[in-house]
Amino acid sequence: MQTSSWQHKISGLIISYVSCVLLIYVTSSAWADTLPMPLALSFTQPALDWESESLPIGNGALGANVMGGINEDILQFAEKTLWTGGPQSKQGYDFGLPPAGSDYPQKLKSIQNQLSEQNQLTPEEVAKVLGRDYQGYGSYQSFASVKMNFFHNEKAIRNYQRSLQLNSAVARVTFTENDVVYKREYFVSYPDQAIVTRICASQKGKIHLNLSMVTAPNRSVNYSQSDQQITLQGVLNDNGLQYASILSFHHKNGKTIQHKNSVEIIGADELWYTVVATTNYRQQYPNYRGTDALSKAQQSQEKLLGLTYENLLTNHENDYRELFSRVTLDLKQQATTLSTPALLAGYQSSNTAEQDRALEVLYFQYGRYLLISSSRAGSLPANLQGVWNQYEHAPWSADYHVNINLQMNYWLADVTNLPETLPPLFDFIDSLVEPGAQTALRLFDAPGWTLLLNTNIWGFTGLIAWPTAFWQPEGAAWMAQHYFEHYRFTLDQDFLTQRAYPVMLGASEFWLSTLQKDQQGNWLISPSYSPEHGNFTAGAAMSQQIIYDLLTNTSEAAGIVGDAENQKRISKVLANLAPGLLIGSWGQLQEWRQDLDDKSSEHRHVSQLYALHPGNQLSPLTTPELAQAALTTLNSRGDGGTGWSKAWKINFWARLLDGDRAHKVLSEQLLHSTLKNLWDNHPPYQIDGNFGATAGIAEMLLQSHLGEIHLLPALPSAWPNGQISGLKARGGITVELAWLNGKLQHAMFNSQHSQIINIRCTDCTDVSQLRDKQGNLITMQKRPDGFNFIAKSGVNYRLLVSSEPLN
Ligand code: FUC
Repeated sequence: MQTSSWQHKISGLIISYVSCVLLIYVTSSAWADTLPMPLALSFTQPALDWESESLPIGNGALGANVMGGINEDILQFAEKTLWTGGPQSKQGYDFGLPPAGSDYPQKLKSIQNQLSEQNQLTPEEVAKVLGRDYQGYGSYQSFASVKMNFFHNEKAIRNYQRSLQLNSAVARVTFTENDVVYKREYFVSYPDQAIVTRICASQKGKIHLNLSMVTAPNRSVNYSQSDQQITLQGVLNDNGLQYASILSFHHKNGKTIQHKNSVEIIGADELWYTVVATTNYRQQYPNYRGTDALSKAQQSQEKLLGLTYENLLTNHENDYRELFSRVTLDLKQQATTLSTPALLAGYQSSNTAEQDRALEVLYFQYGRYLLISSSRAGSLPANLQGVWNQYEHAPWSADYHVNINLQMNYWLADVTNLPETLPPLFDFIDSLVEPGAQTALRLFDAPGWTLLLNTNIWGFTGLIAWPTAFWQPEGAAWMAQHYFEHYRFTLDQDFLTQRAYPVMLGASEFWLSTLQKDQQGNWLISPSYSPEHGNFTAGAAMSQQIIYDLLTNTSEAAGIVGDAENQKRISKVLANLAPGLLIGSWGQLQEWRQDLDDKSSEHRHVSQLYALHPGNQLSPLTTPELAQAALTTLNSRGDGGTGWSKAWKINFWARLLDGDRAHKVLSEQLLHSTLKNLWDNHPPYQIDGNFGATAGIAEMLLQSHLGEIHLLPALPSAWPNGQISGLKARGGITVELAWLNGKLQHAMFNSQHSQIINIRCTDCTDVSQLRDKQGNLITMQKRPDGFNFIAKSGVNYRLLVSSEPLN
């Protein structure tokens, strides 16, 4: 059987599709038992609602949503670079910045002075002075929809199934009409940069449909069609950005009839098509325009010539599986015949424990699936909706918010072994350095670069006027953390020297000249605003913690790259920088420098815990009193919040080493912030919560942020037995773990670099043995709650815990 075939286990039946021929046969239970648990989302109905029921497929640049209507199947898609707004916008556009030489730095000074006299200012008071109306910000756009109108007798339809296989990133719709089985397959190929769909039937000559493409009204449309192609092109009314899409179709037997704006295909055995879609966007400040969209689309289309459907599917599956299959998670879940909405609805009520585990495993892997599908080299990073969007005015423009959201999108990338999803993030941030330098100069009269709350694909690094959220100059510093973390995971010296360090140093330069000294000689951030909560003050916890993290990392990086001068400069400032870690009157970790915390606040942002996660300055293992304060804060905020807020709390509790509480918050997220298609619900749909929860689950099983690898740091009692393989620890170390009755059973380590590896594991100190592949015993040096050993690069080391005999 080919790898491209589909195997799906339904009540002891295996339905296999090889090419377009459909076979249904009963298997022996022995064979059925050896099949892996299908990692799939499934529905028994077409989607009625795009947001909660469609199945998302994508390749980073292109994202499409499978609705699977029986007679009207609309495949709506989006392409990351199709945005309104920007420098050519009819609304006008200035990157959110006042002109060079304006009096903005003086206004800023006046707010700083007021804060040192009055301690607090309301967001409204500050926004009146420092906020700024902006135009031409734009929004991510829907690109177009492929419409497939069929001629089925809906009353005769049986066995409808719509599924998304996470192991292959292929969506399928199948149903029977009378005695004919129909099947549609959909995927988006990264290697061939195209959306691909195939429609087939179990009997010849049964395919009959009208095929067309439609797009939104906010653009000019030039539509043309032939016996093989439909081409759609035009420009957005707002900014003249060109778009072009070519749908190219192939049918076996049957004939075509050309109608106005649609092609009818009659009596075919099979139909398949590809869609390419491009714009003339270029990620280059300040104009953001490149090659003509139509010629780009034609070039993409020409690359597909000569490829069969099977070629496309094989290329796609080979590319995708290589990434996805690196991590396996087994929580002793049970294969289930329940549809995904039923599995979700039964969570912690009618489901068995094994079904609940099946949902959790699916949700974990779905985060990885969504990241691979929405972030690959050559395009923009995953935005608030990943890559999927059906709107002309998307919520928050489906942009890049940097007071938590963009960061959360990438927390899982290294730890769940998907570094190939990171280039779009780094390319994007690199492209913000130049406009961000204008922001530093025009707003702060400072060197270096920064950005504020939110950014778009047009280098917007400036201001908006919304008091509740406009001031976040720590944006660049927080993004710089991702560069250094990627270095920590890989120890890639070239990446550090060439990409990470310049970005980190530029972000640090900005702060070295912007920090304010208080009367006690502490360096503070002023004005400072704890995301979307409370008043403006000087030195809010999160601001201080982020800058502390930035300067600590940059100083370490300077040491590695041999920049002694800057290392000295930075260390000097660090010595007097308030770290933002204060314990308040009710034992809480203070959100502000003054003890202002309201015990009854359940605000979704718990920004003062940045030092706990994603930072590493606070931990039960290194700073137990501060960790206790963080726990008090987290308890007072409760386990609710928007989707991303819950996802962050999973990470917080994991870092506090409380697996049961982390699991409880994961349950809250599944119960109250998850749509039927398992998309995270802010509300509305927002993808950060998916990514944050997957990262949180990884954090429950493996941590490596304190210079040691902590095995099963926050294992919940709901997961007594299990296994995970392929996670990455910092240092370029791949880890596999298996546990039984809540205790580590075995572990495997493979390091990309020869180095000493420190292991923390409470169960493994006395009786464990460490062996290499040849069975040689490796010396384990005891350390508190663990051991260390010298690893040679590329060698598998197997740790056996317990006195069970080695095999
Ligand atoms: C931040 C959050 C909101 C929302 C928005 C996109 O401002 O506070 O909840 O997620 O980003």
